[in-house]
Amino acid sequence: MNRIISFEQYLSEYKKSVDDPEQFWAAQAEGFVWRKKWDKVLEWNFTEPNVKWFIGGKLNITENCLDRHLAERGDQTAILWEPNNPKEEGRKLSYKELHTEACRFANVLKNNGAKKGDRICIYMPMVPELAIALLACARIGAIHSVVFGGFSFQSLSDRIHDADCNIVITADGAFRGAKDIPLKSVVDEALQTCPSVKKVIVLKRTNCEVKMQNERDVWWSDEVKKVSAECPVEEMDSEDMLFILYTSGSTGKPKGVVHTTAGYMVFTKYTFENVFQYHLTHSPSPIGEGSQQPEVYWCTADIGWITGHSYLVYGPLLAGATTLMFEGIPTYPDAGRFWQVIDKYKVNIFYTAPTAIRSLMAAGDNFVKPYKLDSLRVLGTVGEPINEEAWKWYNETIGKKKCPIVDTWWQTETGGIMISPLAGITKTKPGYATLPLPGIQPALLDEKGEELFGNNVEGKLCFKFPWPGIIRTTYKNHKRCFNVYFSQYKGYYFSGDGCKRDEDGYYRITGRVDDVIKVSGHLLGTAEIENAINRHPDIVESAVVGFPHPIKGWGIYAFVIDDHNRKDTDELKKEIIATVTKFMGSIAKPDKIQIVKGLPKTRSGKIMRRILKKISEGDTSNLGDTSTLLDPSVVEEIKQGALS
Ligand code: 7RM
Repeated sequence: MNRIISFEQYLSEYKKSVDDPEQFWAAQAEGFVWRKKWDKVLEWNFTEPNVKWFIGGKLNITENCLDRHLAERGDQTAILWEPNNPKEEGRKLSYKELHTEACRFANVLKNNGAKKGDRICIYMPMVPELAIALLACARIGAIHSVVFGGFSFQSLSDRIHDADCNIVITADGAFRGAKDIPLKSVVDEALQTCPSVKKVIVLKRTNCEVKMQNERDVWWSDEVKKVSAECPVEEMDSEDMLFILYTSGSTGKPKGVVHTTAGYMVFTKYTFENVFQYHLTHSPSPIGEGSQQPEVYWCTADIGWITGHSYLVYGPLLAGATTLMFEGIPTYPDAGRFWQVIDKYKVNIFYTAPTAIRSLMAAGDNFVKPYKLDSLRVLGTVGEPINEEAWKWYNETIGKKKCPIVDTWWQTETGGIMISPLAGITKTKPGYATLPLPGIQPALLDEKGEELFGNNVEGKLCFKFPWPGIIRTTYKNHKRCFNVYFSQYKGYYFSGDGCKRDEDGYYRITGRVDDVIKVSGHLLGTAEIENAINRHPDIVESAVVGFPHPIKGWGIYAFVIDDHNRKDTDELKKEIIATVTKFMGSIAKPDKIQIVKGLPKTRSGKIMRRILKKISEGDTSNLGDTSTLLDPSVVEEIKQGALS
């Protein structure tokens, strides 16, 4: 392990990584199992783009997540699992057991026709079998595409279509708080338009009633009985695809972000160990001097998002860590659940989202008081900017001022953490992601695309040199990858975020500068939500913008045009919410709906969201230049409607 242990060492590693990136990353790539070492560390340009890491290397990531640990830590817990219902018993899987289950399920996949290079869609609750499914795919060289269980059938079917999946792995249902979500019936509805899918493997979780389609649908529990637990790894090329993960963009169609094997592996392990300062043994130990127990690490993200891929499954397993997986939600059965689970498992490192912190803070300290929280050593946040008040509450009420907070900035496209403190090493400032990790070269660009040098500057956050976890392409559409990330600023990767570099050279993210919004930490495209709203038969057109929301970070404000002039507006609004829930999922439900007669459009027909955004924020005094609008009078009408 090459863990940085002091700020001086961070500075010197950073310098080395910029002076000679290839040598730096080659050093981080030692210590993994390579079936064949790489011939060349890096080949790249940002003009196509074309980025390749560890060229010519042969490996399998699961050999590095599982097999590599068996001799030394086979009996150590790999996955701890806490169910939704606190009365149900938790589960534990040692590295040996996880290896066995992943191998067995890999054989199930093969038995059901899966081959290297196939795309397999995973739509599951947060149970250990979800992690097993990812690892089983990777073991046989199939490309997993996980779709978050909160998405509904249209979003699911779009993603299955785009990746041309031949297998779907799902469960009968999912427990989330007081709700049971019927996953299998959502899959059934999605598959009506997905002829590529030949097999559906169904795990029993909620025991709800499901319809099994002959030939196509099989039970997980039946299939595992038919196969052995021996499954040699498929030898993969460094640049073979590991997974696709869909992320929302400015158009209605989500992008299939592609990550490949070796670079992603090296990057997630390096960033996991360094940012969280994960220790395989406690020393000094919060649970007794010299304990040989590895630290317990808990990332609350769902595996359906990149945070779950990189820092619940791959990063921790590559590091040989004990990773806790939680099926439920922060507020069930009450707003003390996270704190109860931390005490129950003596969690040392806790990684969650600002939106969760804000909602638990709002619930009140009485939910925290019953718990000791004395096992905690490091706290982390991810997904959105954290406001100072929430940061302080996290620091004082949860961390008791003893736990460094790592505010980690990164994206689905970056594969892993890019800008973040190293726990206990980098001096933190509330609201700041602080400094780039070694190997990461940020650049702030102004409107004209000129790089802003020095401190006390603000611009668009870009990167000028590749890192091993960088997006390789958007699935089956390389042009889109170029257009979205590499065309705006020639020679740079553009993140879509605004950012400040303060007088100390510290980075502070100011938020998105495009048409996607982070709602409760989930990235949603406004166009995708509009498409769902427009499925309502009475709605001819809609425009969605984000407005600041005290808990969610951003809320969804929808301006809709009702073709039928319905008088029962409350009923109509309810129906719109139901439509969005049905087609896209409840994560995309509008918080506010305003029925309007027209939308502010330019003469070329483009909706001027800038104006709608101001109105949604309640700031109608200065809407800027509206003279280029096709019909400036609609603005007055919308303003009046927003106030009423
Ligand atoms: C990991 C993840 C990416 C977007 C990104 C930002 C925002 C993420 C932070 C943050 C401020 C942070 N991937 N973001 N982390 N903003 N501070 N620490 O969330 O692809 O879903 O979203 O999230 O806008 O571009 S993501």
